[in-house]
Amino acid sequence: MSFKEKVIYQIYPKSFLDTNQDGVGDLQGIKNKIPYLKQLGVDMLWLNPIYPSPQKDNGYDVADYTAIHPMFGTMKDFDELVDIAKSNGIDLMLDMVFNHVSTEHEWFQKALAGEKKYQDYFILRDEPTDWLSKFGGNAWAPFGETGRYYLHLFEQTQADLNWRNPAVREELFDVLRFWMNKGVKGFRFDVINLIGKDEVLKNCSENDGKPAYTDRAIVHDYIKMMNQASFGDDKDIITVGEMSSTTPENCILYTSPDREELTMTFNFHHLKVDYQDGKKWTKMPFDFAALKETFHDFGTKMSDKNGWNALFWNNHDQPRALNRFVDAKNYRVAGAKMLASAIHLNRGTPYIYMGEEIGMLDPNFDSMTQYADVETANAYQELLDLGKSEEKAFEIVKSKARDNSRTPMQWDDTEFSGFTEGTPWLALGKSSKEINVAKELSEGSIFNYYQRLIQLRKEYPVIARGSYEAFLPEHPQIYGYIRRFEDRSLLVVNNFYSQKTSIELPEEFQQGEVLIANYDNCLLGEKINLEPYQSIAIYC
Ligand code: TEU
Ligand code: CA
Repeated sequence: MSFKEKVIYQIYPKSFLDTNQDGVGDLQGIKNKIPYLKQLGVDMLWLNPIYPSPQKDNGYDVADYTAIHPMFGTMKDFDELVDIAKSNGIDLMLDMVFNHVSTEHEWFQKALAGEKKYQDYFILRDEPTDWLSKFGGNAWAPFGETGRYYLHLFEQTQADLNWRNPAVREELFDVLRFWMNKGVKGFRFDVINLIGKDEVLKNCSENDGKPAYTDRAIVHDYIKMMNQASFGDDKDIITVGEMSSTTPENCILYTSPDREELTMTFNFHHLKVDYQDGKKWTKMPFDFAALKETFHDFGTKMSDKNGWNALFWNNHDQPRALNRFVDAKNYRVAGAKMLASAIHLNRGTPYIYMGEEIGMLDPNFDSMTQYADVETANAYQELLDLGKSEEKAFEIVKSKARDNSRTPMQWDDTEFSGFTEGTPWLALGKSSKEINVAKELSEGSIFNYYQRLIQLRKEYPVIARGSYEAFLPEHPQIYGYIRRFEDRSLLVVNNFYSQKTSIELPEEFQQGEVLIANYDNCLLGEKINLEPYQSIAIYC
């Protein structure tokens, strides 16, 4: 089976299942739930970082790339997880954070202690540029007492690595080979389009400095080198690059098979449609026209030029899509299925973020003390500094905080929802009594719907391999597309609103077959009516 038929499930290990009651999820917890994941039908598990780390950014501040953080378990646990998963037809994808390391990593410590060799591992300058850190403030911090500065595009304790140095590249390629030898079959590369920095770094007032270090031409060379030095030898390995503020043109270059870079890319344009003036820390209803434009733009360009998208609504950095794009209070179930259809029938490889398959919601916290994420704390402070009231700042933060998706997985309706019997590291969502796996499996229908979507991708080549074209791009409520493969076609229409609507059905689909829909009794004809959040896929 190729990556086109597969579906990947993302696990945030800290919040999946705690088996030693210390309040933090662990590898044993993932092992225990392999039967559940097999039942769902997913092919690969992407785990967020599980390496030793001071956890300033929940593991994205790596202190050792080839070991396991003791809070998650041991290397033996990891090896067992690989085996158990594999014997159930599931592979593992690890998160490779190669743009930066924790300042506690031995490379940074040796650099600080004066070792020239390791100083060349980092980006040190006498004068900082005006670039802003993605977590607030200037992107440079004093490098010890040297009078120089090191670059940190993210948190201060995440020091950017100097990819211009061949020794750095070799170290990182070794890391990939280490995990490949352990049977790992997938790699997710964190902010990989930021690794290529120019030799001379220049001020850049536009967009917080992003153009100065994003998607530079050299990044493609580095990725190709990485491919040739490691995973390029194993055609079963799946790679996905997380692309910050990228373009379809670059994503085509990153993923065209003949260029031998990556299998697919994540981009975030569709999840910025509720950013006012492009700023994350604002609160705004989503802009449906913008959402469709980005889907159609990436969809058609990647289809025409043989690129490949990673398809997703949720991840560990995003509030739950149900809270952003659906009136979840009234239409949670229909809305969850509609969102699922919109990406699972699309061109690309779908990702499911833990809890999505049971329709989990944002936790609905009521106080800042419930949030753990460093980005949220910084953003809240910045909003106050800008003169916002505490209530207003909290309202904004609540709509965008990354912890919204990081709360513990809701397994059952017990006090800590079966996640732990200890004290969970992050509070549970308020709806855990009503929305949990036990309840979903006994009386819900979202999980089954996901199961069916996953199977359909494996059964119908038009889903895995078809081309992509926009359908009714101007319709005020419908996001639709047509997929075509050989002589078969699939039309997918999704009503993104709680108002009913209708469309005229193109003739070729009027006699078609309904492949999957989230309402019963869909009558096909010249015209079809769509209920609130209705989704329907017609095959002919
Ligand atoms: O995220 C990169 C990234 O740019 C974001 O999605 C980021 O969280 C957001 O822009 C902040 O507003 C990746 C990881 O997914 C994230 O968890 C890490 O914190 C980050 O890289 C640094 O490693
Ligand atoms: Ca634990």
